[in-house]
Amino acid sequence: MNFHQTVAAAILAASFVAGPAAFAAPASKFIAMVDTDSDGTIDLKEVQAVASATFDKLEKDADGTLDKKELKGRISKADMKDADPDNDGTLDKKEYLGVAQALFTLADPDKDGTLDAKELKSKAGKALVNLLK
Ligand SMILES: [Ca+2]
Ligand SMILES: [Ca+2]
Ligand SMILES: [Ca+2]
Repeated sequence: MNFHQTVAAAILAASFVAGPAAFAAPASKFIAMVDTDSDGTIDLKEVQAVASATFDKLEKDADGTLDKKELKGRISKADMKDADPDNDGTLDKKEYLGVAQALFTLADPDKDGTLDAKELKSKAGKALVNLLK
């Protein structure tokens, strides 16, 4: 086996092993969905675009807010309390995007402005995935 064949075989083996496992992981699936510039990480702009689309998708009765029924458990009680100071149980688009931004910031402790798969597995990262799914 020459050098190129060895490299090709190694790449094939690696992709065979990493492929299905990576696809099954929610963080990787989330990155694939959100990462519109395909650089392997998600930045705040990408998160905001998805959050905006998700809000519109969930906002079925078109009253301008998401209520508990429309949110379907996408947000934790604690996060809802922070995002909904008047405690009426609804989030308008600005509040929903605000939650996404707050979770993004929490999930990015190295403050490089992007979330990688590891950061998405943190508590805030998981909450963000849950919010935008
Ligand atoms: Ca990206
Ligand atoms: Ca609504
Ligand atoms: Ca980061």
